[in-house]
Amino acid sequence: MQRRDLLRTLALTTAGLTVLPAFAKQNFMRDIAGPGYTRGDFGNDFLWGVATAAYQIEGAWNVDGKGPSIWDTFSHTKGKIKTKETGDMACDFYHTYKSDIDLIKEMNMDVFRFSIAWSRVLPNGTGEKNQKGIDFYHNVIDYCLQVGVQPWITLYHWDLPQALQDKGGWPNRNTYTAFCEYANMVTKEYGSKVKNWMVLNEPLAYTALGHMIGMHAPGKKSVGKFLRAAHHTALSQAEGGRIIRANVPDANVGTTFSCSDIDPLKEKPKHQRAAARVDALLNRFFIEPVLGMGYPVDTIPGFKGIKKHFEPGDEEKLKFDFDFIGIQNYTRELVKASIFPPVMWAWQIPADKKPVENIEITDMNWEVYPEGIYNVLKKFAAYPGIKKIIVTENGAAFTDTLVDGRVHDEKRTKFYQDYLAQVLRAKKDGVNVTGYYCWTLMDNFEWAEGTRPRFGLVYTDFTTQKRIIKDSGLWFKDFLRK
Ligand code: IFM
Repeated sequence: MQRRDLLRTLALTTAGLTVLPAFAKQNFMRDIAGPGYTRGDFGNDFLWGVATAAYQIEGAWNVDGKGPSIWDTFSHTKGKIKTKETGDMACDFYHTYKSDIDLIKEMNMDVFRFSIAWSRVLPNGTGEKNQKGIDFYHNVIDYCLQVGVQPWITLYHWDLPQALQDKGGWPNRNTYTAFCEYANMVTKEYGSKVKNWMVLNEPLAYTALGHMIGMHAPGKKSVGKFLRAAHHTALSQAEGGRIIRANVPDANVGTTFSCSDIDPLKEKPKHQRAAARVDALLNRFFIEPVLGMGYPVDTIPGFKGIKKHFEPGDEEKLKFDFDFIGIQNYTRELVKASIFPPVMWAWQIPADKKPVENIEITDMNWEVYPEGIYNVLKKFAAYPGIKKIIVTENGAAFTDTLVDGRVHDEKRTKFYQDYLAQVLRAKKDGVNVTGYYCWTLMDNFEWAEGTRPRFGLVYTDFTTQKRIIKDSGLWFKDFLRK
């Protein structure tokens, strides 16, 4: 997913790249030689897991009564997916879930984080239920419990039922009402078995990339639609939390945020102000309303129009006291002041154009910057009202080659070791971080990028659906051995 490409892409629609002044910030984490820590250093209660999303792994897009989602429509639309693929098959997890969950167990992970495909259980988004879809998630949950892996459910990971999109999608306030119906239904259905729930996955990503940039489903390009989608999403975020708490006995209620460490290109006021605007959008936009601070529109006055979409009582409805928040971090942004894009007036420098010595870049063109996860953990922990943080996603896409049945993915292993060192540093510095979930279990359908970027601990052969645990997965298996 390319949320950090957001401003960059906005700018590309209106202008070419500007010339970058010299900048040479050393990435001093490059030299970590090995982990230098053990599982025990994180504490006995610290949870280790893998995260996934329904559309990226399930396939079976039209099987057993599932309704279409906006991602089915989007991936079937010419020109939307770089590799011309769809998620029709993805990892075929709908049929392979048992052997895939076995792999999680084999890697000694405690947790399987997955999402429910809303249109699999409610094909039209509201109303009539699809029993076969409901049974599928019962089977997944039951199998997790049987083998001793904790199921952690995300209610919404970007795949809105197409039937709701046909009525306006997230920019229509009725989608918030429909989300509450869906959340109510699934928490009642699975709440006796599953205690750990997350409302949304990365609200900024799907509202901005899907409604302002057009790179993700539903492919809209409008600031107005983004603001409406964002407000209805933020309402759903808090109300979803209340619904889980009401329906699930002893629930552990959370939601997740994409977040980036952000530096100005130079310590000059204009670049610092540009970095502050990017920070307000990428990091603050969805957490601050939950905490009763409102949207950070004083920092980005161009988004003040969001207030037009408030109904009486919304200020209160945006708030909720989550038991934990999920932090999802992959890279850091280097920002310079720019006349494009309008509203933000800030340019996120692509990793391959960053004036950083010895920069390491992933297949998503994201800078490897382990210290960034320390900085975002500290930043989010500093908000009053944050009780507990879990790293609900972190990982890297690197090109993998299969040699004699093995995948020697040293770069990914090193990535995890270096990022984990920073998570541990944050923990030792007092951040209440209680878990770490890798993105992701197995190579899957990486949205508009198709299956090219491989993020998995497990290699997926997309022709045969064969799986092979990569060296990074074997490293976790060994590291996590009790
Ligand atoms: O694949 C995505 C996931 O769906 C959301 N977080 C970022 C990942 C990598 O781009």
